[in-house]
Amino acid sequence: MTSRRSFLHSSLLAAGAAALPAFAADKTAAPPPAPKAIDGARVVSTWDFGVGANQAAWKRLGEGGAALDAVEAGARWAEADLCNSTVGRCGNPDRDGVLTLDASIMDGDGRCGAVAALEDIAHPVSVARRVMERTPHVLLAGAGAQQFAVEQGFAKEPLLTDKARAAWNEWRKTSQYQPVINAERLDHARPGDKHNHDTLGILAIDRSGKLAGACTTSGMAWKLHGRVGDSPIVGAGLYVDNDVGAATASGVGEEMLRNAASFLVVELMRQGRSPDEACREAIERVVRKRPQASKTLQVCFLAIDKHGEVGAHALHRGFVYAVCDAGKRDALLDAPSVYATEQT
Ligand code: SD4
Repeated sequence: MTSRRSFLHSSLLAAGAAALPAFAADKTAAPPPAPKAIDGARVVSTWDFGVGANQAAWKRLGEGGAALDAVEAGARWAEADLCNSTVGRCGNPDRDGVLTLDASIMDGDGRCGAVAALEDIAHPVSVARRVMERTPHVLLAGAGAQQFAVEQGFAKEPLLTDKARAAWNEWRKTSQYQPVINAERLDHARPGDKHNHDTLGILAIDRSGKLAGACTTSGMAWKLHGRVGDSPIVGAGLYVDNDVGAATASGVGEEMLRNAASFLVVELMRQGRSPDEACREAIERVVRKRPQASKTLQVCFLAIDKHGEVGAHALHRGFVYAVCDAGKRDALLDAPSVYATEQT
């Protein structure tokens, strides 16, 4: 017996688009899939500097460009930002004074690429895109990632700034060379806020309804040399699926890695949760797994679904995200949080 679903599928294949109106006349048949409710392109990014990243992305999206090009442009903007000590060329180094960069990029069709612990290359997100487009692999790390970047024509240049070196020297005075997760802030006073967790996660939907995302960071400051966070791990710091939506994360990457967190957010949306609900549920999962640790670290999720609806949630207060759509809205929004602790 032919099932209703396979009948519908084979009918669509056989009949082609021209025959679709026949469905409207047949009240017993299921309607064809609703057209995507995209009222225009949209881009969202983590943290306040996401406003600048969104503007760079909007230059592509607003002209009808592809989401993938837009998120790469936004991420490159953040990587070049000379005021940002947590992404790209001005990032803080690890505990040995070495600046290592992590990045990933993902298209809604499932293609993805990433680099981890990359040294002396200014635009890891673009290297990640080359991994995606020009190799059979997804993730390149360390010296191999750098070798690939140079072969691809990226300039090798020392990136550590005087400011970052000075901050590292300051940290060494009090750290006793112990890596402390969540400790980029020199006062160590807060469980985590925008000053100590500032990965750029950027998600976009273009006019054709296609999604893409990118994530770029220098990772946790003063980390152990060789430590890789969530940002270059597809499914942890970033996940995108045209059928559902996209999610990205910022905060203490170990928690995202433990929970395959961005994948989790997308799968929750697949099960029917709104982007807000999915982000909140993923945060609650983090808390359930590590209730004590959750009190002293920051985890933040940002998501967009295939209709362009945006949602976010954080463990602690202080996570802001930027939304830009069709020139109508260019806003910085406060994410709701599980704990009301003020993180300033
Ligand atoms: C990491 N998730 O390497 C990154 C750090 C971060 O905002 O988000 N900073 O763990």
